[in-house]
Amino acid sequence: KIVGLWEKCAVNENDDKENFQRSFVRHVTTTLARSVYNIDNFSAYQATAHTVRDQLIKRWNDTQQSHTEADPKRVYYLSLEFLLGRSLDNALLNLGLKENFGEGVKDLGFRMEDILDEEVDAALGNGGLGRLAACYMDSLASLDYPAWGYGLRYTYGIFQQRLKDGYQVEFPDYWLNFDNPWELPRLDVVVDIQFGGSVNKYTDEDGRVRHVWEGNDVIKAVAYDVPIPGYGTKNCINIRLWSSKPKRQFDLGRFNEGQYEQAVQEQMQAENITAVLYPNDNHMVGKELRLKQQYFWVAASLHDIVRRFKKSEKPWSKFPDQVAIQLNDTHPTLAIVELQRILVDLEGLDWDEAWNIVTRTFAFTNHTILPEAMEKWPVPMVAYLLPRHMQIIFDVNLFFLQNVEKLFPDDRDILAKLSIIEEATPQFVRMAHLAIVGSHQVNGVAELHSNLIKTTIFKDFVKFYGSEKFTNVTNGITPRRWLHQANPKLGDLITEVIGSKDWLKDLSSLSKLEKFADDKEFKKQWVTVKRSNKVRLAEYIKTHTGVVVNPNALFDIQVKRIHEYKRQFMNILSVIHRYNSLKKMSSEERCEVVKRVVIFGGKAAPGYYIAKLVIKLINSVAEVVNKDESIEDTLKVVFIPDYNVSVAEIIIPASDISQHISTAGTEASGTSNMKFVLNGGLILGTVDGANIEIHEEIGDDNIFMFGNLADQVEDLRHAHRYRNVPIDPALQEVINDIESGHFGDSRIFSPLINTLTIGKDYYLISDDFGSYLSAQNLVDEAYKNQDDWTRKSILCTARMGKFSSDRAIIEYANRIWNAKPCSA
Ligand code: 26Q
Repeated sequence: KIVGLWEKCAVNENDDKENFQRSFVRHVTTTLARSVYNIDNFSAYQATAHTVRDQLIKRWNDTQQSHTEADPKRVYYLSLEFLLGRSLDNALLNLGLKENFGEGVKDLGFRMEDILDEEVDAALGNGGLGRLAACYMDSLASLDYPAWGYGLRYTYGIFQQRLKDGYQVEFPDYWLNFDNPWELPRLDVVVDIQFGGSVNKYTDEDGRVRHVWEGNDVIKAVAYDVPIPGYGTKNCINIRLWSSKPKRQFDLGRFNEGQYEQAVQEQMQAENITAVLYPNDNHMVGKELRLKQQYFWVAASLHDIVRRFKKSEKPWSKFPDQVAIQLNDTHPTLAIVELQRILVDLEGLDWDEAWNIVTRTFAFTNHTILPEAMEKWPVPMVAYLLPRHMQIIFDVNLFFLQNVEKLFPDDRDILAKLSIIEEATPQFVRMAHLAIVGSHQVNGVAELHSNLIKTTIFKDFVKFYGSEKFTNVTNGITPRRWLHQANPKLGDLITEVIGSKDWLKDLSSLSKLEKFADDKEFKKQWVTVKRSNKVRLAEYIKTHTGVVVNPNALFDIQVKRIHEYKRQFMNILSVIHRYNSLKKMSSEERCEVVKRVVIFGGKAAPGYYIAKLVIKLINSVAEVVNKDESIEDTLKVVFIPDYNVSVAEIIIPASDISQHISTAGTEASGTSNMKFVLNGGLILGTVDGANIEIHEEIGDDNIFMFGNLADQVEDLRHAHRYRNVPIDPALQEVINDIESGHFGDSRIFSPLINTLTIGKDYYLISDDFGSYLSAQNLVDEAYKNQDDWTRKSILCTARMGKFSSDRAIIEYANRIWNAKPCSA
């Protein structure tokens, strides 16, 4: 009887227009405590978001309950970054509510676009790695995998970027300023996390030596759950983010003695742990607080995972059949050590039995081969913060190296190369080595990158383990956010012409577009959509930079983190070259050239001096070029401030060409390249990362590739170091131009210019400059034939099926996790 009543009360669907409006008004008056006659767009956003949140919670509950009953093998994705961006539009589309709710708010006097625009991004990530985690959660949910994400709930996300005098300045991203409707605080899910202290040994009743770690500092981890709805399914999975809280609010003893500041100090230190996201992309910083973040997160997550496993009362030997844990780069590597500690110290398993369980549970994804990004931590720091973990790492290393020695009896060299410990002063723990030794599979993120890790940074591991331990899973992106949501007009056009929305669940059905690549009427519609996306971006640029750009010009875009290896410097140098050529032309000649708007965007790590100078140079060039009337509007240069996920959603659909021009072998994959091509933009790129596989899919005619290949890079660098390689003449002219003061005080830029000379041009800008300029000319020529360009654009989209994150997730599930879908 009670259950019946319960179910009757539970029926409260908000998915038609009237129900939505009732819920909207109820949230305005009760949740927000506002008068219906006095609400602004932000309140309308909150009321809409709370209505959607109600639906998400129901789905979330049903999903969790069905998983508890079926108890399938769970997949856990451990990532220090989840770059989710905005949630409202995504949830409306995935839940299929957008139309009804759109009409619902319209009746009430609002425009859905305005409401959506009120949301602040959840920017808990730096760039590629964090956004990949977000796309993977969307696919895991949409494909009904019983998966969880685990991360940290940073109080401050990636900093906000503003420009002052052309320089980047950083502002804190206090994104929780208003309430966050997309999280469910689980104040009852709390884990105590310890740090420091010492390890005591004792002998148990079976005569075995046991270890007890007594920390001297305890901090609470509190769970906040972020529901992730799938598309076209009732399934809704969870990202659990941990927030640090003090074990006790303040020291009463101190308080009573009148030492008020000291009394709250402990609390402040505890809250520091999850206060900020480290803003370094592809660069290791060895700060103690970062290591504390990593352990805090990993310990809380494993506690949760183990607790869930124990509920099913299966023997420990079944753990790897019930649990797959994916390590998103080396950041969560301590999870390996923590699980070994739980099994041996707390659960009393034998070392070997425990280690067998551990290695069958974990798999590790590598995202970079850049030496400066490789994580290593000083042994004294690890030993001080995590004394028992340091002992376990030494033991893991000892047993591992004993096995290496058995296979290579007289080879001391290989022991030093494979060791988890780098024998320097002080010693360091090499996290990638620990991650490889503690995992059953290691993967790279694109074919080239996965081959490179086998032949460069991890080649000695291949000698020991064989190459089967190393595999490739090429990255993917979710078509739900990156086409359906970001480019609704193109999405609708595609749905209309292929006659179904299947592409949203099976991206390979975009191939049905191929046969329309020569259809006149369809091409006209395709061009209209692109043009309206360019107009939208032009308006955004006008509002946020004041620069007026012509939507008929070729939009040439490079948006990504600013990094020397990504070579935004090379791009702006080529812009100067173009500017100089335009100035030399007669006005008749200038009439013939393809007009270009060169658009940049991206954040530099706050401590990355050279990257920040690149931003300054771009803005200095923009200032000169944009006000030079002698070139009319044949060239404009724009730096869009504060590039983030929601800005990407406006920029990406508007590109004609996007640039992915890293030195060959340095960009592990890249994922924005996929987003641009999916939206019918062509690529100007190097033979690097996923560009290579995109090229394979879309064909020679639809991409502009240039530059030296990865296997030439070492020889070229060697030549710069030990021979006098002359600088490319066109490049030299550009350098001279900067040094003449044409773009402001040239002394500002000398550290940047020096990277090409004193710095031996480590990223090979001079070596690639000639072929880069030629490729740029080919782009201009191709753009002159608008009809053929449109054909290329359509074929690009049509051939992108492979790059759906659904494909990537299915590969992980089948080849690495051995996990099956489980629908609610
Ligand atoms: C490490 C230690 C201490 C502090 C920070 C870090 C840190 C943080 C972020 C190291 C690396 C990152 C981010 C790396 C990243 O985003 N890599 C990118 O991953 C994408 C997804 O696989 C690839 O497409 C890109 O090629 C790769 O650069």
